[in-house]
Amino acid sequence: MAELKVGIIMGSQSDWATMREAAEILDQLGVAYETKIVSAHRTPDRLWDYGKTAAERGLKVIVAGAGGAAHLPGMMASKTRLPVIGVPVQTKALSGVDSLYSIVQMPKGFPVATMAIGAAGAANAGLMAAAILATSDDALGQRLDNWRNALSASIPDAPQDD
Ligand code: RP5
Repeated sequence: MAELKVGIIMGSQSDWATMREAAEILDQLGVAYETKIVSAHRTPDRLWDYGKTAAERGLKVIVAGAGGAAHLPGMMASKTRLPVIGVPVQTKALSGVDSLYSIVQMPKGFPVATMAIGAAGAANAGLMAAAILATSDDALGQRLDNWRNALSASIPDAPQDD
């Protein structure tokens, strides 16, 4: 079995519809990951335990998605030195701008690499995690290059009528 590399965490079951985009990218690239619901507000002890043990368990990158008062990525970044990639989940009330602002404005010292709001951000979080891992994994780097080339090749030269 492949060595566990990425932790995909989210504040709620309701975030999974978004965060599965990150998981699907990692599946495509052959990167081993785990998924877990970890809420900054509802399960703070779980957050603390996860952050405290993440590096020693062999994780290299954490992808953290949350919506609304989205404190999970920032709190996780305060608890582990692993790179934390934040995904602002789109919300009904404020369209995810609340999530984005909650995640992106970290104080100096505890950065969160913040992605776009919603599904595109989650997919990009998977790609960003893979890119970080690829700096020390040539085979993964090749798979990532292939993935990027395939996407480029799929873009038509000119628009067509529907
Ligand atoms: C946040 O509150 C979660 O990350 C989720 O995006 C949002 C709503 O959670 P639920 O009420 O759907 O469980 O903590």
